[in-house]
Amino acid sequence: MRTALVYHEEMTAARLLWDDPECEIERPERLTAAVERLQQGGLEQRCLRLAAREASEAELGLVHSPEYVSLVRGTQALSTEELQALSGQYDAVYFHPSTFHCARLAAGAALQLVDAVLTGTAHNGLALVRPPGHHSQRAAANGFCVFNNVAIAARHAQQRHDVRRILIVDWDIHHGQGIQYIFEDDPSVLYFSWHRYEHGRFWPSLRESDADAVGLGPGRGFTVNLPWNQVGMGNADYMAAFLHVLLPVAFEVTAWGPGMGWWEEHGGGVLCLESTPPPRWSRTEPCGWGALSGGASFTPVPGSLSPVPTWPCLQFDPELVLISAGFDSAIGDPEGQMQATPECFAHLTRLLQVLAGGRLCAVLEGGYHLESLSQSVCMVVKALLGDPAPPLSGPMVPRHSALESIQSVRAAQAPHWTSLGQQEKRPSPVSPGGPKCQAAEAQPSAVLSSLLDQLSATPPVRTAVALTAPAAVPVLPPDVLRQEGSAPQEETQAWARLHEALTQDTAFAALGKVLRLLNGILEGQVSSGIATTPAAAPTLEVALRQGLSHGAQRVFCVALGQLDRPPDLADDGRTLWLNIRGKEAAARSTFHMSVPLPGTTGGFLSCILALVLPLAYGFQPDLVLLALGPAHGLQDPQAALLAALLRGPAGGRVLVLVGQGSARHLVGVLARVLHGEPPPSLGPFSMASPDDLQALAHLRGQLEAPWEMLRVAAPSGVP
Ligand code: X5A
Ligand code: ZN
Repeated sequence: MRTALVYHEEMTAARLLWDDPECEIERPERLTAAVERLQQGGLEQRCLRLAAREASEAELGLVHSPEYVSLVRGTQALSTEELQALSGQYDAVYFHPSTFHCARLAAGAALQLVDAVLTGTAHNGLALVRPPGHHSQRAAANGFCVFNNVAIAARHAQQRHDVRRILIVDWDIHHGQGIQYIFEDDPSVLYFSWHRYEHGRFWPSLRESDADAVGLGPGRGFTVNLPWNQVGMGNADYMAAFLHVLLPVAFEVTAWGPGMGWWEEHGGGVLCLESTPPPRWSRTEPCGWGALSGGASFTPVPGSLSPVPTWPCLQFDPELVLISAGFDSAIGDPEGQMQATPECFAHLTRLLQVLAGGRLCAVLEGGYHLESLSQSVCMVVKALLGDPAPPLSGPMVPRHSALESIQSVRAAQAPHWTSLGQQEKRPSPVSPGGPKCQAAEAQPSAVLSSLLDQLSATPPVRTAVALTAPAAVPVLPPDVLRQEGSAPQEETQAWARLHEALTQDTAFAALGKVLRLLNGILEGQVSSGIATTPAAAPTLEVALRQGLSHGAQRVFCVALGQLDRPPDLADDGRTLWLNIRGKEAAARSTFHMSVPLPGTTGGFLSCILALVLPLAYGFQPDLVLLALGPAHGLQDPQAALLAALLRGPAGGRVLVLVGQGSARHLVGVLARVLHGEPPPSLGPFSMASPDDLQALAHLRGQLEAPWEMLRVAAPSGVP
C-alpha cells in the first residue's frame, strides 16, 4: 500500500493577529503537532512524502467566483486593522497576510493528493492542511475556511481524471454546509456529513443541516445529513452510523449517475436519457422485489419511456472517496465534546477502504485538541498504510439519541435508497430525550495516554499463508509469509485425538500448520493468516479451542457452509458462533446463531453490514476465525469483502480456514485483502431479495436486545 502524505510547512504561517476567542483554536501548532507525531511514530517515513503546491486561480475557480478569489488575493496587502475589518464580514473567519498563500497550498495539497491517487502514484493518502475548507462557499469564507479544498478536489477529479461518481465523507464534527451547497443538486457527488446539531442550537445552526435535507432536484438523496442531537457520541455511535447509514448508501450510490443510465420521471414512466447500462432503480419509488421480476431483461433505449421499476442490478464501485477529515469529532475536542477515541478513525478508514478500489483521499479539516488530533491522524495513516487497527475501547452500545438520529436519517433517505427502504415499523419513543444510563464519560487525558503505546505495537508479520498442497501455490503479494513449519508433533497429536478425521495424513499435516499459524497470531508475531485444510470442521473446532485456551478472551467464529458448532462447546459467552449457510435464520442462544446464505449479492452485503459487523463490533473479540467449509457458496469477491471487513473488530487478528475444494485462486484473493489490499469489485449485483431481508429482520428482532449494535432505531417506549 503506497500512502501519500501531502504537506507544506508554509501552511503554518497564517495565524490570528488579534483577540478572538472563537477563532483562536485554529492555530499553526495543529499541523506541527500532527506531523511531529507522525514522525515519532515512524509513520511519516513509511509514506510517500509530497510537498504541497499552490492551486492555480483557475483551479480555485472550479468552485469559487472570480470576485471572491480576487478579494482573498487582495488580503495579502492589507494592514492588520483592514484584515480584522474584512474578517468581521464573515462568520468565524480570520485573515492573515499569508492566508491567500496558505489557502492556495491547502487546496493545492488536496489536488496533489487526488492526482497521486488517480494516476496510480499512490493508492491512498492524507493531506495535512490549513486553513480547512468544508465551510467555505462559492463567494464566502466561513468557519475558519477560505477555499473549499475537498470540493475543489472533487471537481478536479471529475474534470481532469474522468472520474464521475465521488463519495465525500465528512466526519468533521461541524456540518460542511459549504460542500453541501456546492453539490446539493448534483447526483455525481454524494455528500455524507454527521455533525453536532443539538436540534439546531449548535453552530452553524442551519435548518439545512438536519436529516430531512436530502439534496435538490436530480441531487435528491445525494446529500445525507446525520445530525447528532446530544454531545458525548462515541465509538459505538460512529460505527453504527457507518454500518447502518453511510455504507448501505455508499454501496448503492454507484448504482447510477451520469453515464450510467440517466432517468427522469414523466407521468407514469421514466425517460431514459442516456443508455449506458445498467440503469438504476426509480429514484422516487424504490420498488419491491416482486415488481422487478419482469424487469430484468429490459434494455434501455435513449429517449424511450419505460415503466417504473426498471432493473434489479446495481453496479458496485464508486470511483473515488474523499474524506473531509476533521478530528474535532474525537475525544477531548473543545468544539465537538464527543467521546470517540483515536482508534475509531482507523476503523472508519478501514470501512471506507473497501469502496472505490481503495482510492481514498483524506484531507484535514478541523481538530483542535492537539493530542487527540495527532493521535487520530496517526490512526488514519496507519489504516491507510494497511496496519491492523487497534480494537475499539469502551462499551459498544449506541446511545439512545444516536439511534434516534440514525432512525430519522434512514427514514428521510428511504425514498431515495433501496437499501434503506425497509423501515422498521415501530412507534417513536414517547419523549424525545431521556437516554438510558450510559457508561461513565471517559477522561480524555487517560484515554489518550494509554493509547500511545498501541501506536507502535504491530506484529512483525502482517500476513502468513499455510498451505496443505504445495503444488497449489496461489499468486501472493511479495511480503506475505509462506509458512512451512508446523507446531510440535506432540501438540498436534494431542489435538488430533479430538477427531478421527484429523489423524489422516494430510489433515494431520494441515492441523500442525494451522496450530503453528494460530500460535503466531496469539503470540503477536503474525497479524493474520490463511490455512487450507481437508478437514475444515474439526480443524475449526481445534483452532477455536486452542484460541480460547491460549490467551483469547473472546473468539468470533464465522462459519460458512456445512460447519456446525461443536455441540459440547460451552455457551459461556466466550465464543460467538455465526453460521452462514443454507438453513433458516435462527438464534439458538445469544452466542449461537445462523442465517441462510443470501441469494443475492445485495443480500450478502446487507448481511455483512446489518448483521456480521454489528455483532463483531458488539462482541469485541480478540480473535476472529473465518471458515469457508464445504458448499460455502461464496464468490471470490464476496469472500474477499467479508475477510477485509473482518480485519476490523479484533485488532486485525484473523485466521481464515479454507476447506479443500475451494479454488487456490481464492487463497490468493484472501491473502491480498488480509494484507491490506482493497477487495475486488463485486461487479453489477442484485439488491437483497425479500427472503434475504426477511431473514435479517427476523434475527435483528431476536437479537437486538443483547446486541445493541444491531439496532437501526431507538427502542420504543420510555427509554
Ligand atoms: C473547520 C472547522 C469550525 C468553525 C467553528 C466556529 N470549523 N465556531 O472545524
Ligand atoms: Zn469542524
